[in-house]
Amino acid sequence: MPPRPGEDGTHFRTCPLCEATCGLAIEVEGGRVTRIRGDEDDVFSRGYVCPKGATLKDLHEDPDWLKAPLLGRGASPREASFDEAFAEVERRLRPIIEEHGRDAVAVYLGNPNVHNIAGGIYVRPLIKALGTKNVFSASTVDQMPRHVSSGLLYGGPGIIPVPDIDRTDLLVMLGANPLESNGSLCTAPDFPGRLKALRARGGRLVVIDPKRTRTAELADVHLAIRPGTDVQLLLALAHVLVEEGRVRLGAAEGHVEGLPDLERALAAWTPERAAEATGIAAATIRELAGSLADAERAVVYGRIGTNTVRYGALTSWATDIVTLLAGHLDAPGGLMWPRAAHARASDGRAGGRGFATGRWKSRVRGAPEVMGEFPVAALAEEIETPGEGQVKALVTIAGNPVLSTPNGRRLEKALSKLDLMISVDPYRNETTCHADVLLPVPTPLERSHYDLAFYGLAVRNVARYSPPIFETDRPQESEVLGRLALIAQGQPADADPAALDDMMAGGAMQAAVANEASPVAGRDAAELLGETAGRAGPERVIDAMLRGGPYGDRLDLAALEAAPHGIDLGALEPQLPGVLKTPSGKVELMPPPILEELERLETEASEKASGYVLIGRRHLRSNNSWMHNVERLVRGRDRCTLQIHPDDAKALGLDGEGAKARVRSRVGELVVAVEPTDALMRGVVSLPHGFGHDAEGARLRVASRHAGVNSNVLTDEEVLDRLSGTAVLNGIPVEIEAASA
Ligand SMILES: Nc1nc2c(c(=O)[nH]1)N[C@H]1C(S)=C(S)[C@@H](COP(=O)(O)OP(=O)(O)OC[C@H]3O[C@@H](n4cnc5c(=O)[nH]c(N)nc54)[C@H](O)[C@@H]3O)O[C@H]1N2
Ligand SMILES: Nc1nc2c(c(=O)[nH]1)N[C@H]1C(S)=C(S)[C@@H](COP(=O)(O)OP(=O)(O)OC[C@H]3O[C@@H](n4cnc5c(=O)[nH]c(N)nc54)[C@H](O)[C@@H]3O)O[C@H]1N2
Ligand code: SF4
Ligand SMILES: [Mo]
Repeated sequence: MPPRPGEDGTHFRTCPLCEATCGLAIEVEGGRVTRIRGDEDDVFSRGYVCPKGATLKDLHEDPDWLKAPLLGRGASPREASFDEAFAEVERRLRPIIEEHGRDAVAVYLGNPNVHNIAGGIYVRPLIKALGTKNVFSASTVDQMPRHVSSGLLYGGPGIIPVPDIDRTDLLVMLGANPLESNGSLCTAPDFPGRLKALRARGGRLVVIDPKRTRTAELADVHLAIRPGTDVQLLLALAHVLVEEGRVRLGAAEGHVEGLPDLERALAAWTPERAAEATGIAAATIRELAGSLADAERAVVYGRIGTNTVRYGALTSWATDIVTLLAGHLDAPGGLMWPRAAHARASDGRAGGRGFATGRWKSRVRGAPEVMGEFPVAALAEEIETPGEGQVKALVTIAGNPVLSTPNGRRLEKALSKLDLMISVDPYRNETTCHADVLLPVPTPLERSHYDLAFYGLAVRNVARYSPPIFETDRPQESEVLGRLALIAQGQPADADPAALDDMMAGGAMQAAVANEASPVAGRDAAELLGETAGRAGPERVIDAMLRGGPYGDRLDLAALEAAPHGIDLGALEPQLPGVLKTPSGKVELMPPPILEELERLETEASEKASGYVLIGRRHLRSNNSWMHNVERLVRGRDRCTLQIHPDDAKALGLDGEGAKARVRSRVGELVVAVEPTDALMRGVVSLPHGFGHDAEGARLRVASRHAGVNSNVLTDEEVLDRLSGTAVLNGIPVEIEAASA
């Protein structure tokens, strides 16, 4: 058995930093981490680790990782106890709700919420307790288009299929760079190794990206594409399948609706037309469509570069449509649905309520709600614009929207006008320096871990649980969120959050016994809860979910505790039709919002962009905005540079040593060092996001020495993917000139 929390020895745990969920072996001696390596016995990652995984020690020991709450904004906040901090929240939040109503309190949820248990379980009750419509998150600068397309096609925003990369013969990848990102909406530790294995078994990898990325270099074929035009490429691929009579539905046969309408809608989208928009030759498009149809096992996968664009949801829909028409939906090596151990066990019956957006609208620009959220691009205006329902207070949890959302400058100004800002975050950064109350959380080694988000997106069905490695006397994040929820409900600041735990665990168990397909169907919830006795907090909730889940007859939390390297639950299995929750019980190929969007594209597709466009990029040693305070990751050459094709650099007079460019968009401008590289196609420039660590009130000793510039000073809060409310972060029109010294 591995050591208990706080003991010396080798601890095993899942890395919480990115979606790859690698297993780590962490050696502790004398109460300190001495070594972190990949866990070779991990059932999923088999020893793989990236440079970030080893820095959990650095995060744990980072003197800037806050240990106590901070009260007050700007450069000199005051340290306080947690009790004091919660009392301050109570004192200041209540009057705002009383005077201005519940919508006056907005919430912003950042990315790490999907990487920790607290975010997965306790955020929802907190939002419910606040009772506000003003909910914003990083989803609308990220994957919301994928939720919308899944909602429309399959009936639920969470019914997201993943590419079965371990068994495919042909992987067509658009707008993703897993050699840097380690993969997203496709949890696959050692993504690079899996791509190499694909090629080693005779399979092919095609990468479609405006940049010849490291992933593209690994591919059989790299096709450079003009930013924002993937939708036309995908429509043309689907068009060819129809035109050449190569549509076959395979496993989806009998489970689709609207095929004639789809075929009709595709008629106009010829490869010749796509060639003009994308820059990829029509013959190449026809050939690619043929390969997808010929391959026994093939799949199309698109990510950030196809989501954070003008037609993000339509592009995401088209990605699945191509795979489906070529016969690869719900088939091994194609697009398949994972079955997470904690998910609701399925009774195999298709059909449900389906998915709708726009049940309510944002106050200022009238943006439709999507999954209960408004576009984060609309947050600043909700704070700035006076009137009934104006946002007066903001709670941020695990987010840094000043650096990660469009027109960060405007948002920054808006934050400084709030009556109250509360942040749950370990760092005082560009966003949280505006907080009146900053509530820190334990380090990644002081908490337990189970991937509530990513086992539902993984290329194999697996489950792993990690207990904390070190004990802490500071409250867990679940407790912090629980106490905030109780205050929002109107309970006193010192109310015991255990009541909320009971409610959550009870709710999970009730749901399990009420589900006919669950192994605990019909049993007594209270009695079952009794069996989890001894567990508290989120552990009890997870145990309840596991017992009611699809493997609940053989898998509970105790089983996971006894398996520190995880439990492999097998390859992905076909799930049609039970997975479908559309009203028809079919894959609804041509839902009205998609049809409308196609018509809109028809009128806009001929608009020709001229001038330069900006795209983003990621680096293996970076993680959005928040790991730049780790010395080991940021040392070396400057990574926050404007990449540009050497011929473009020359044409702009930016080819000299140490040249700097002034980059201007509709909303802002910045000056940045230039890095010529022929990896980029001409007319396209690239800047990473998550930099710009120069805020006065921040406490980021390392990051501030590698400040860089905030690329979201340039992204436009007015330009969104209409269906999902997602910001356009790739394909921003910019003007570039040499910056005089
Ligand atoms: N231009 C451009 N902008 C982008 C993108 C892009 O490609 N281009 N990508 C977008 C994407 S995909 C995303 S996901 C967003 C990310 O947007 P955000 O989530 O707003 O930003 P992060 O940089 O991930 O900030 C995470 C915050 O959580 C804190 N944190 C870390 N761990 C924990 C924890 O366990 N608990 C709590 N409470 N806090 C924690 C960190 O200190 C940091 O403040 O950025 C988006 N912005
Ligand atoms: N090291 C590291 N890993 C990370 C993160 C990180 O910041 N650093 N962030 C994590 C998060 S939150 C996420 S969401 C994932 C994202 O994971 P990925 O989706 O793999 O994200 P990127 O690496 O940004 O790759 C996006 C690619 O899209 C390309 N692109 C831009 N515009 C277009 C376009 O219009 N069409 C096409 N076809 N391509 C385009 C870019 O050149 C880039 O290569 O990564 C996660 N993992
Ligand atoms: S790939 Fe992701 S999960 Fe794996 S070690 Fe690196 S940061 Fe952690
Ligand atoms: Mo993301």
